[in-house]
Amino acid sequence: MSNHTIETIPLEFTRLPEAEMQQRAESFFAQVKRRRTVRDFSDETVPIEIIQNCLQAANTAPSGANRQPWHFAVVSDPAIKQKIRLGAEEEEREFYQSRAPQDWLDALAPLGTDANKPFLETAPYLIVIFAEKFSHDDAGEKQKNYYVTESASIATGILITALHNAGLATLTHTPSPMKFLNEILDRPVTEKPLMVLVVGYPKAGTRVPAISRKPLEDFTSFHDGG
Ligand code: IYR
Repeated sequence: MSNHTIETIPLEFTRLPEAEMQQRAESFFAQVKRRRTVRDFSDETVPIEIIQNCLQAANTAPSGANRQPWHFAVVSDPAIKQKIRLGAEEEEREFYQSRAPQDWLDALAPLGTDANKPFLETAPYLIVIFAEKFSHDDAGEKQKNYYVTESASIATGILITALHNAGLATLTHTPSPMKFLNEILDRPVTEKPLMVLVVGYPKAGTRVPAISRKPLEDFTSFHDGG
Protein backbone atom coordinates (compact mmCIF):
# COMPACT_ATOMS: atom_id res chain seq x y z
CA MET A 1 0.00 0.00 0.00
CA SER A 2 1.15 3.55 -0.70
CA ASN A 3 2.33 5.52 2.32
CA HIS A 4 1.07 8.80 0.85
CA THR A 5 -1.90 10.28 2.60
CA ILE A 6 -4.19 11.47 -0.13
CA GLU A 7 -6.84 14.07 0.33
CA THR A 8 -10.27 12.75 -0.59
CA ILE A 9 -13.77 14.14 -1.08
CA PRO A 10 -17.07 12.30 -1.28
CA LEU A 11 -17.97 11.09 -4.78
CA GLU A 12 -20.93 12.91 -6.28
CA PHE A 13 -22.79 10.02 -7.81
CA THR A 14 -26.50 9.74 -8.43
CA ARG A 15 -27.87 6.22 -8.62
CA LEU A 16 -30.72 6.28 -11.13
CA PRO A 17 -33.71 3.95 -11.44
CA GLU A 18 -33.11 1.41 -14.22
CA ALA A 19 -35.99 2.70 -16.36
CA GLU A 20 -34.47 6.17 -16.31
CA MET A 21 -31.03 4.76 -17.17
CA GLN A 22 -32.57 3.04 -20.20
CA GLN A 23 -34.33 6.18 -21.28
CA ARG A 24 -31.22 8.35 -20.88
CA ALA A 25 -29.01 5.88 -22.75
CA GLU A 26 -31.50 5.86 -25.65
CA SER A 27 -31.99 9.59 -25.80
CA PHE A 28 -28.24 10.25 -25.72
CA PHE A 29 -27.73 7.88 -28.65
CA ALA A 30 -30.64 9.51 -30.54
CA GLN A 31 -28.98 12.88 -30.02
CA VAL A 32 -25.38 11.95 -30.92
CA LYS A 33 -26.31 9.92 -33.97
CA ARG A 34 -27.44 13.14 -35.60
CA ARG A 35 -23.89 14.48 -35.52
CA ARG A 36 -22.37 14.65 -38.97
CA THR A 37 -19.07 16.02 -40.11
CA VAL A 38 -19.71 19.26 -41.98
CA ARG A 39 -17.41 20.77 -44.61
CA ASP A 40 -19.44 23.84 -45.61
CA PHE A 41 -19.58 26.45 -42.89
CA SER A 42 -21.48 29.69 -42.50
CA ASP A 43 -19.41 32.71 -41.43
CA GLU A 44 -21.94 33.50 -38.70
CA THR A 45 -20.29 34.15 -35.33
CA VAL A 46 -20.84 32.04 -32.23
CA PRO A 47 -20.74 33.44 -28.68
CA ILE A 48 -17.33 32.64 -27.15
CA GLU A 49 -19.04 31.63 -23.87
CA ILE A 50 -20.54 28.58 -25.63
CA ILE A 51 -17.09 27.55 -26.85
CA GLN A 52 -15.60 28.13 -23.38
CA ASN A 53 -18.22 25.92 -21.75
CA CYS A 54 -17.59 23.13 -24.24
CA LEU A 55 -13.85 23.42 -23.54
CA GLN A 56 -14.54 23.08 -19.80
CA ALA A 57 -16.49 19.90 -20.61
CA ALA A 58 -13.53 18.60 -22.67
CA ASN A 59 -11.20 19.33 -19.77
CA THR A 60 -13.11 16.84 -17.56
CA ALA A 61 -11.64 13.99 -19.64
CA PRO A 62 -9.72 11.31 -17.77
CA SER A 63 -5.98 11.56 -18.40
CA GLY A 64 -2.78 9.71 -17.55
CA ALA A 65 -1.88 10.58 -13.92
CA ASN A 66 -4.43 13.42 -14.24
CA ARG A 67 -1.82 15.54 -16.05
CA GLN A 68 -4.49 16.93 -18.41
CA PRO A 69 -1.89 16.92 -21.20
CA TRP A 70 -3.78 19.01 -23.72
CA HIS A 71 -3.84 22.57 -24.98
CA PHE A 72 -6.69 24.04 -27.02
CA ALA A 73 -5.74 27.05 -29.14
CA VAL A 74 -8.98 28.82 -30.07
CA VAL A 75 -8.53 30.90 -33.21
CA SER A 76 -11.03 33.51 -34.38
CA ASP A 77 -8.58 36.14 -35.71
CA PRO A 78 -9.07 36.23 -39.51
CA ALA A 79 -5.35 36.88 -40.08
CA ILE A 80 -4.35 33.74 -38.14
CA LYS A 81 -7.11 31.70 -39.79
CA GLN A 82 -5.70 32.75 -43.16
CA LYS A 83 -2.19 31.66 -42.15
CA ILE A 84 -3.54 28.28 -41.02
CA ARG A 85 -5.45 27.89 -44.29
CA LEU A 86 -2.36 28.66 -46.35
CA GLY A 87 -0.19 26.28 -44.27
CA ALA A 88 -2.78 23.49 -44.42
CA GLU A 89 -3.42 23.85 -48.15
CA GLU A 90 0.30 23.65 -48.85
CA GLU A 91 0.52 20.32 -47.00
CA GLU A 92 -2.72 19.09 -48.55
CA ARG A 93 -1.55 19.85 -52.10
CA GLU A 94 1.53 17.71 -51.37
CA PHE A 95 -0.77 15.02 -49.98
CA TYR A 96 -3.26 14.92 -52.85
CA GLN A 97 -0.66 15.36 -55.61
CA SER A 98 2.07 13.00 -54.43
CA ARG A 99 2.12 11.74 -50.85
CA ALA A 100 -1.18 9.86 -50.76
CA PRO A 101 -1.10 6.34 -52.19
CA GLN A 102 -3.85 5.50 -54.71
CA ASP A 103 -5.78 3.31 -52.25
CA TRP A 104 -6.03 6.27 -49.85
CA LEU A 105 -7.24 8.61 -52.60
CA ASP A 106 -9.82 5.97 -53.58
CA ALA A 107 -11.01 5.74 -49.96
CA LEU A 108 -11.45 9.53 -49.84
CA ALA A 109 -13.24 9.83 -53.18
CA PRO A 110 -16.78 9.34 -51.73
CA LEU A 111 -16.15 12.28 -49.36
CA GLY A 112 -15.35 14.64 -52.21
CA THR A 113 -12.40 16.24 -50.38
CA ASP A 114 -9.48 17.97 -52.08
CA ALA A 115 -6.62 20.31 -51.19
CA ASN A 116 -8.86 23.39 -50.97
CA LYS A 117 -9.82 24.21 -47.40
CA PRO A 118 -11.91 27.42 -47.54
CA PHE A 119 -13.70 26.44 -44.30
CA LEU A 120 -10.47 27.22 -42.42
CA GLU A 121 -11.26 30.90 -43.09
CA THR A 122 -15.06 30.83 -43.24
CA ALA A 123 -15.86 29.12 -39.94
CA PRO A 124 -15.89 31.42 -36.90
CA TYR A 125 -13.56 29.21 -34.82
CA LEU A 126 -10.67 26.86 -35.39
CA ILE A 127 -9.74 24.94 -32.28
CA VAL A 128 -6.26 23.52 -32.66
CA ILE A 129 -5.67 20.67 -30.22
CA PHE A 130 -2.15 20.04 -28.98
CA ALA A 131 -1.05 16.99 -26.98
CA GLU A 132 1.50 17.98 -24.33
CA LYS A 133 4.37 15.50 -24.15
CA PHE A 134 5.73 17.39 -21.12
CA SER A 135 4.31 19.74 -18.54
CA HIS A 136 5.86 21.67 -15.66
CA ASP A 137 5.48 20.76 -12.00
CA ASP A 138 4.89 23.31 -9.20
CA ALA A 139 8.64 24.02 -9.02
CA GLY A 140 8.74 24.68 -12.77
CA GLU A 141 10.59 21.41 -13.48
CA LYS A 142 9.89 19.69 -16.77
CA GLN A 143 7.74 16.60 -16.20
CA LYS A 144 7.02 13.76 -18.61
CA ASN A 145 3.32 13.12 -19.27
CA TYR A 146 1.72 9.71 -19.79
CA TYR A 147 -0.78 8.38 -22.35
CA VAL A 148 -0.60 11.78 -23.98
CA THR A 149 -2.26 10.94 -27.30
CA GLU A 150 -4.94 8.83 -25.65
CA SER A 151 -5.75 11.54 -23.11
CA ALA A 152 -5.88 14.41 -25.62
CA SER A 153 -7.98 12.27 -27.97
CA ILE A 154 -10.53 11.49 -25.25
CA ALA A 155 -10.74 15.22 -24.43
CA THR A 156 -11.26 15.96 -28.12
CA GLY A 157 -14.07 13.39 -28.30
CA ILE A 158 -15.82 15.03 -25.39
CA LEU A 159 -15.32 18.45 -27.02
CA ILE A 160 -16.88 17.29 -30.30
CA THR A 161 -19.85 15.83 -28.41
CA ALA A 162 -20.25 18.96 -26.26
CA LEU A 163 -20.20 21.23 -29.33
CA HIS A 164 -22.77 19.05 -31.08
CA ASN A 165 -24.92 19.08 -27.94
CA ALA A 166 -24.69 22.89 -27.90
CA GLY A 167 -26.03 23.05 -31.47
CA LEU A 168 -22.79 23.51 -33.38
CA ALA A 169 -21.25 21.68 -36.31
CA THR A 170 -17.64 20.48 -36.38
CA LEU A 171 -15.08 19.12 -38.79
CA THR A 172 -12.02 17.20 -37.64
CA HIS A 173 -9.29 18.35 -39.96
CA THR A 174 -5.89 16.66 -39.98
CA PRO A 175 -3.45 18.25 -42.40
CA SER A 176 -0.23 16.27 -42.30
CA PRO A 177 2.42 17.08 -41.19
CA MET A 178 1.09 19.66 -38.72
CA LYS A 179 4.30 21.25 -37.45
CA PHE A 180 3.33 24.55 -39.12
CA LEU A 181 0.65 24.94 -36.45
CA ASN A 182 3.28 25.21 -33.69
CA GLU A 183 4.92 28.07 -35.56
CA ILE A 184 1.75 30.00 -36.38
CA LEU A 185 0.35 29.63 -32.86
CA ASP A 186 3.68 29.99 -31.06
CA ARG A 187 3.34 26.70 -29.19
CA PRO A 188 6.44 24.93 -27.82
CA VAL A 189 7.93 21.91 -29.61
CA THR A 190 6.92 19.73 -26.63
CA GLU A 191 3.33 20.09 -27.85
CA LYS A 192 2.26 17.84 -30.72
CA PRO A 193 -0.63 19.12 -32.85
CA LEU A 194 -3.33 16.44 -32.82
CA MET A 195 -5.93 17.98 -35.11
CA VAL A 196 -7.78 21.12 -36.09
CA LEU A 197 -11.43 21.23 -35.08
CA VAL A 198 -13.41 23.56 -37.33
CA VAL A 199 -16.43 24.92 -35.45
CA GLY A 200 -19.49 26.90 -36.50
CA TYR A 201 -22.91 26.64 -38.10
CA PRO A 202 -23.39 24.69 -41.31
CA LYS A 203 -23.96 26.81 -44.41
CA ALA A 204 -27.70 26.97 -45.23
CA GLY A 205 -28.73 24.06 -47.44
CA THR A 206 -25.65 21.96 -46.63
CA ARG A 207 -25.81 18.38 -47.85
CA VAL A 208 -23.61 15.60 -46.51
CA PRO A 209 -22.61 12.24 -47.96
CA ALA A 210 -25.18 9.46 -47.46
CA ILE A 211 -23.22 7.20 -45.13
CA SER A 212 -24.26 4.43 -42.82
CA ARG A 213 -22.89 3.33 -39.48
CA LYS A 214 -22.03 -0.27 -38.70
CA PRO A 215 -24.69 -2.23 -36.83
CA LEU A 216 -23.82 -3.05 -33.20
CA GLU A 217 -22.95 -6.68 -33.91
CA ASP A 218 -20.34 -5.65 -36.47
CA PHE A 219 -18.23 -3.60 -34.08
CA THR A 220 -18.76 -5.34 -30.72
CA SER A 221 -18.34 -8.72 -29.07
CA PHE A 222 -19.89 -9.61 -25.74
CA HIS A 223 -17.88 -12.06 -23.63
CA ASP A 224 -20.59 -13.03 -21.17
CA GLY A 225 -19.73 -16.67 -20.64
CA GLY A 226 -23.01 -17.71 -22.27
N1 IYR B 1 -6.16 15.43 -44.49
C1 IYR B 1 -6.72 15.39 -45.82
C2 IYR B 1 -7.13 14.04 -46.27
C3 IYR B 1 -8.20 13.34 -45.51
C4 IYR B 1 -7.92 12.11 -44.94
C5 IYR B 1 -8.90 11.37 -44.32
I1 IYR B 1 -8.47 9.51 -43.64
C6 IYR B 1 -10.21 11.88 -44.22
O1 IYR B 1 -11.21 11.12 -43.59
C7 IYR B 1 -10.50 13.09 -44.80
C8 IYR B 1 -9.49 13.83 -45.42
C9 IYR B 1 -7.87 16.41 -45.95
O2 IYR B 1 -8.26 17.00 -44.95
O3 IYR B 1 -8.35 16.62 -47.06
